[in-house]
Amino acid sequence: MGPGALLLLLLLWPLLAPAAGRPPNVLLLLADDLGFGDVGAFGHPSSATPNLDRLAAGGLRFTSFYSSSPVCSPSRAALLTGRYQTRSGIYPGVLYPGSRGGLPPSEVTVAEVLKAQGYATAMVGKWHLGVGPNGTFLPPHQGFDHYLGVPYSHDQGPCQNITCFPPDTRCFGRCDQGVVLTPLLWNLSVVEQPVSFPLLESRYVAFAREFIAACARRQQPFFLYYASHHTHYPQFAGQEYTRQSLRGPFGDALLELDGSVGRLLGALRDSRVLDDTLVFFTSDNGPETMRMSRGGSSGLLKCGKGTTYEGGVRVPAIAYWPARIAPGVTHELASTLDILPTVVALAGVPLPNVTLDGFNLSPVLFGSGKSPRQAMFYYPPDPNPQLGVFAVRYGKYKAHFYTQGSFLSDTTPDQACHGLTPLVPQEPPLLHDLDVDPAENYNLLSGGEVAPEVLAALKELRLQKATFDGLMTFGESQQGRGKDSALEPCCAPRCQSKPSCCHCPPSSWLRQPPFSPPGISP
Ligand code: CSN
Ligand code: MG
Repeated sequence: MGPGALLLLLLLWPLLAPAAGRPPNVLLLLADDLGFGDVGAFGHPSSATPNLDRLAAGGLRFTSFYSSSPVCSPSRAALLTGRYQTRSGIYPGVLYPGSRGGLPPSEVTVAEVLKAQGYATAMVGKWHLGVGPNGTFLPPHQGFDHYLGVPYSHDQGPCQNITCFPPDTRCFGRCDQGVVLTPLLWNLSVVEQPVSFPLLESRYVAFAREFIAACARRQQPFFLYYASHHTHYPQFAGQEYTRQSLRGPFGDALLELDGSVGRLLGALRDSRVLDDTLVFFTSDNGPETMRMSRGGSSGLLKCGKGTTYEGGVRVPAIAYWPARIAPGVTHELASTLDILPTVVALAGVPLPNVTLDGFNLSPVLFGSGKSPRQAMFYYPPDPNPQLGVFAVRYGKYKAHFYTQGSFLSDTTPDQACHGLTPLVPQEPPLLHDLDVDPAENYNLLSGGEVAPEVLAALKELRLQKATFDGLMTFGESQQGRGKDSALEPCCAPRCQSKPSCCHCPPSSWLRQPPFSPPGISP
């Protein structure tokens, strides 16, 4: 190689070898039950999301981004492993406080891959991939150096007695009874039970900011998975955010989540690592419309949580990395399943030696080409090998082979979404062109002449389903292992009268800001 070529190579090096320099930090932000239509930048007329809107304006906004499941635990399993929940056994439905099962330790998470490469790793917030005996399924056993959070949904405990701000108001609606009060965990230990909802998000932010600052000081690359409870039912918010939005308690919860995004971005800026950090924001599944106006919105999409209509799984997503990602909007197909392969590639690490369902989205992020993802497969909350996937999207076409409503998608005017709407095999499938009909209103096969292009698409979608279902291997259902109340997290180790004696004040370091536990910034 001559000196000219060498110089050219040196000049082009940052473009040619994205992973060759410093491996980037990754801040993965996950909202809970936030619908496609809930964010200002995605068209909501009365949400206040200034920080997310800034992220969208300065980053890449996805319009066809999918979670792997219309409910939480399966979706999160897929996000962290790059594999459909059927493989890891996180089905049917979601895990309980006392579930015997959880994300199997044999599954390789993105945190584990990055940790092995020298990353510092932390998780904050809702885990929902199991607790298990002695916390065997908790984040510290899945590649996270640090964990602060509630290990499942905050309605999976008697939350109606936990007051919001101001202290005389109650959180809306009912929660699960007969289980332990909602615990806050630090690594494997309960540090407060019940958790203080009004303080929760600000504690998360403080913990996350401390982690970011500590990693920056050490010049260690980091992976931070920030999984807020917002905007899951029942909504809550800290003092600063309560009654500050136009959109009621849901809007306040969303505003607090948005404020957290702003404060985390601020921490990246203050620590001077913004240029070295990929920020990715998305949601675990569609909105829980059974909560009426407290449940979120899928915007123009059909139905919401629990269904395999677009509203169940198409979620808001933004990739933000001003140094590397040009601002814009992409209609390319992408999924939470693609996070692991993408991040692992950016870090310059080989993929784990397991069957993956995700793709490296680098061409989409960096504007160098099309998405490697051509298809999306839609499983219901309770997948089974006999029926296989309920729907398939291939390019702009989507076929529903089975449809079913969900109680989680009750209360909107569309009956097809509701829980009493039974499972219906669709033969021929319902076929939609999602580019011209994202709301899935118009079946291309419902009478009249069918264009040859549409028939070809149908044939392809049938082939995609048969191939995908044929190759899928279902792992042992973790839900099938049942539950045991003795496994519910409890702050009192010798508690005899569970759940009532699982009631403890916050640990000393939680009593005042900055809520920073010993050990996070060594
Ligand atoms: S989820 O919400 O965990 O965010 O999916 O909190 O499907 O029966 C879903 N469910 C409790 C929930 C129960 C939840 C269910
Ligand atoms: Mg959820």
